[in-house]
Amino acid sequence: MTQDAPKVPHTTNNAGIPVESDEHSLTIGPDGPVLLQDHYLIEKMAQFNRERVPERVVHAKGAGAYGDFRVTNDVSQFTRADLFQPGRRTPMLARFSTVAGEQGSPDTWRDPRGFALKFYTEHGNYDLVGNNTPVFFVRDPSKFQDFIRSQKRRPDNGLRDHDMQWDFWTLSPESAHQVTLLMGDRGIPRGYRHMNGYGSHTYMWVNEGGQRFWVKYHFETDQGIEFLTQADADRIAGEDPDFHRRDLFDSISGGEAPGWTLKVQVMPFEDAPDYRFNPFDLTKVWPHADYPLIEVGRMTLDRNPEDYFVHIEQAAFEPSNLVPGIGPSPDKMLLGRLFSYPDAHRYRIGANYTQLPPNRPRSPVSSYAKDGAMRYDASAAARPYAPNSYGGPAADPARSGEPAGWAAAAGEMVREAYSLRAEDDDWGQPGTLVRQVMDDAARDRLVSNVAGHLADGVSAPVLARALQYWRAVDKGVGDRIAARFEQA
Ligand code: HDE
Repeated sequence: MTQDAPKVPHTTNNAGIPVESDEHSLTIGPDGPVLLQDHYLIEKMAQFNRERVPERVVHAKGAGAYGDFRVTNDVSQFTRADLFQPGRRTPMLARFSTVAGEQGSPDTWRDPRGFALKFYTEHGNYDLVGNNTPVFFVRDPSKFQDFIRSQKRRPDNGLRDHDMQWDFWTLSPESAHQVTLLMGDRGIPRGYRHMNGYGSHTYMWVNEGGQRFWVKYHFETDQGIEFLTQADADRIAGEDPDFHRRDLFDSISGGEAPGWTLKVQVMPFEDAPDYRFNPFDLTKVWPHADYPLIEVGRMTLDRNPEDYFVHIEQAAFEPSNLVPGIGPSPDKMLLGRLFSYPDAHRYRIGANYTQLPPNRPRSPVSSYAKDGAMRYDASAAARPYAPNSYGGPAADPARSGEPAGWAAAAGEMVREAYSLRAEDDDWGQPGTLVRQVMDDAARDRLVSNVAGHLADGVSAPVLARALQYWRAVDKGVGDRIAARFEQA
């Protein structure tokens, strides 16, 4: 090594033992056979073969950063949750993602974006795992797996298939609201900094007095909503598949910490039974005229992860992380998710995933969990069972804040759709979105996006159903899409 070479640490193996060479295997003479006793060579090859954990089965491609959440308005009348108390500042982690693409897929594919948040509160981790759209494609968890499979790759040729996508969507009319958002400008944000985030589901808030409220979360981007046209998105997908990941990382490195303002809609607990449509139906939004937005606070992301795999690939978000003052709602999709996420983490990362840096609570953990692969936090109680007379942890209902539920529906066990209310239909809200929220230019882009997508591989019978589907959303838009095919 020349004299003025910079001083660098010496290479060791994984056991911290200094190694002889970074480049040469151990052989008999320079030209002889490689020796089995070269355990450092074996370590390097074996470690390399085991670098991957299974990618997320959905939301595989993403990016994330650390930051904090600061309360800017007193909402303690609605919730006792520690992170929403006046003056509170709570560290947090966010991960944004696409849904259907694999880890190497382009950031700028048309897709909803995941908007997953983990708040390290004084009373444990609170996770809010939402999307950049306030609704979803289906309203029953039983259909989620099928929906995702229709958006991914066919078993026979391993290719994605627009025919499959539209076959599912046109046979599931409840998808119309989300599909209209997906095929519109929200389907390809210019970057993760330029999109809103939503809790999507209805959640429960509980105040100090035990009063319950229903809430919906809106994280409004302080950077302004910006989108990419299909043409720009296609170009960028080829030039820089990591366009969104790079933008988030570089903006934070460059000192431009992105922020979002959290607002909530609050519905009095008693309003739900008589509301004109099912307020727990994930394919619906609550009109702001009915329940206006109330500001809560501001989330800022100002710290990039030191190591992407450790902090983002192994990040484990779960809707079941509900802290005192926050609870679930009768939304069937949310109730299904409460099981699925921890199950996915135990499979993908391992039994002790909550001990890893991004998932580790900042508040004390005194659970009775012990052992299991890769456990290193010796937090197990000395007597690992309850009840015990040796000072082991004991549950304290006053602290747990597990909310009272809701009037349990009476009746027999059934497998049926939600009971219908006056305005429970699948076409009203997407029609309002098209006619009242979109302007002419946005409607033009919607027509082009849908016609372009349908023109790529969709079979005649599915295309016929899709044209009916769009006419049901809005006759004018449906006719304009159909005209693209009648002209052809
Ligand atoms: Fe997910 N979802 N999901 N999802 N989801 C996962 O958990 C699931 C749904 C969302 O950045 C998985 O760790 C079910 C709605 C995000 O790490 C999995 C149902 C919304 C992320 C899973 C839904 C989401 C996931 C895959 C229907 C928006 C990425 C890997 C009942 C409100 C989080 C994993 C991150 C990830 C299950 C529907 C958002 C398989 C069963 C609705 C942002 O557990």
